[in-house]
Amino acid sequence: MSDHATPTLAPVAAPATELDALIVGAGFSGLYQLLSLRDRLGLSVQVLEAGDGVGGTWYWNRYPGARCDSESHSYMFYFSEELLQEWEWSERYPGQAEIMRYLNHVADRFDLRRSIRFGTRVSAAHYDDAANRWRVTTESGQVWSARYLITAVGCLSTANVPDIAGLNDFKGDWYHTGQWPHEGVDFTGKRVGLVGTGSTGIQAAPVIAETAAHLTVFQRTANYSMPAHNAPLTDEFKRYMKAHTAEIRGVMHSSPNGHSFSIRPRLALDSSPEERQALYEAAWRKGGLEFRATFQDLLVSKAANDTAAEFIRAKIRSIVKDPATAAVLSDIDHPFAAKRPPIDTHYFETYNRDNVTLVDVRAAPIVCATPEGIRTTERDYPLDILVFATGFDAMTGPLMKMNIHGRDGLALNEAWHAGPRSYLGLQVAGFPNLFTITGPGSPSVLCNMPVAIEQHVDWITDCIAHLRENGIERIEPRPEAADQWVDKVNEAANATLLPQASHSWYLGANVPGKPRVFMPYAGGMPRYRAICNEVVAKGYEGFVLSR
Ligand code: NA7
Repeated sequence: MSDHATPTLAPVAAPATELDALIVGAGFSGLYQLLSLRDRLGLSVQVLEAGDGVGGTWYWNRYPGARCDSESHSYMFYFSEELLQEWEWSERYPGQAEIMRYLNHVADRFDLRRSIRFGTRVSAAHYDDAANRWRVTTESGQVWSARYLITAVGCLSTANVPDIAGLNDFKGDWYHTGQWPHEGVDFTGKRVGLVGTGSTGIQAAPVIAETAAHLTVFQRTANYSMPAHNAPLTDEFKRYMKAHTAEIRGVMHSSPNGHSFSIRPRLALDSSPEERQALYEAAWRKGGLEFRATFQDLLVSKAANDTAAEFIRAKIRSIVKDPATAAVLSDIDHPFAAKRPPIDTHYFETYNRDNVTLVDVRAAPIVCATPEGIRTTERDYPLDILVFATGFDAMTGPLMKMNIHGRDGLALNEAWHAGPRSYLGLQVAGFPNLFTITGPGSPSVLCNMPVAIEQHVDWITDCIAHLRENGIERIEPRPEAADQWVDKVNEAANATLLPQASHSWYLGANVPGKPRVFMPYAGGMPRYRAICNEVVAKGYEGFVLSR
């Protein structure tokens, strides 16, 4: 009988490989966690990775135009000065292929591959209270036993494919951007349908339009986007970056979102309309997420936010030549940056091409797929290829899929049936010695990811070192500490405009049936870091440490 069928029973004993720590995932977080536990603490560690290579999110997201929206000099590990000095990015924003080269370089440089088993997907993890060990099984039937189980599964790794009736009958090919074929997809001469206008759809549309015979974009929710102004890095900038690593790290660690620029200490409505316009224009010309840092109150004051929102809507109307298309693109129903704001390369300009059509599926929803294409309530759209840029079952999805059972067989899915409940986004009550890197309840997706990951990995590593030095066998949160933290996560979100994007994936609202709970901690990375440090200084306050 499979573990899926008997979720509350520990699996029948099978010979297991014994380890100190088992890490699931070989992206940024899994690689650094492996290095930290194996080479700094000297533990026996194994990484299990479903993909056939390192890279995590970037291993799977190979869709056309895939590129990071953090600037390259901030989207890298800062734990090793040597690594910082020897690596050189080529562009302002790193593309998917270059990030893969970087992570492969990291894996080789630190000899990490020998501790990673690729093509290995975890199918279940059970905590054995008597032995105080995690018993982890894989889809191919391997069994591992470890004192510590650390999930490094990323926040955006479970593809959300919409349940569209008739999709199986569609005669063309369809793809989800997060499971993109390694050999790529040739759009030449094809009629392509693209569903979704989040960061991914906005990156993919201009690239697909270049070769497709026709691209039809199905937009449900209009979105803000700022120009990335991606470009090759100058030699001067590369030299600057290498000479100022400590300074750049300092800025990233002091910024709420972990980026390499600071939020300007001024209020939007303190400037005159002319000054504001000039500041937004300058930020638009500079490009990137820094636009959001033009004023400090854009995410907390609706009146301030409206000024940025209206500036971007006006930009959309000025770029897109067809007024009807511009109206649909700029009819945005949520505050600016309440959903993760995309940055783009000629996204709005793409609608000026003769071979691109925008379809408003809020006004005329998709009814079904047919053998020939997509049918909305208004008409049929014949297509050869359908691309779903429809996002992810974010943050909780990858954890829930792993079939994790804590003390007394408690399933994580049950413990989180009303939404994730975690202490600091690091640990879950009832799941001793399980650590969740960038788990729900931590800043994670609201932060430049490598910054959030390094902080979590360092905290977990120091914690495990502390346990071992002091002969402590188990750590897990007190339920009341987790409850209080969930309240803090809600308070932090409610102090911002973030919850006002009622359909955002931050709230789980993009997945039918998923509880609507604001998942990431919105209080900012510096405050979060201070809280985590204080918890340690107070003897791991809120945790139960037992021998
Ligand atoms: P997102 O941001 O979740 O965007 C998904 C898009 O797909 C969004 O426009 C959705 O519209 C749309 N969508 C989802 N389901 C449907 C259905 N059934 N019909 C029509 N449209 C649909 O995912 P991304 O991959 O773009 O970005 C994820 C993160 O990756 C991003 O935030 C960065 O952090 C990097 P909706 O808004 O739900 O109406």
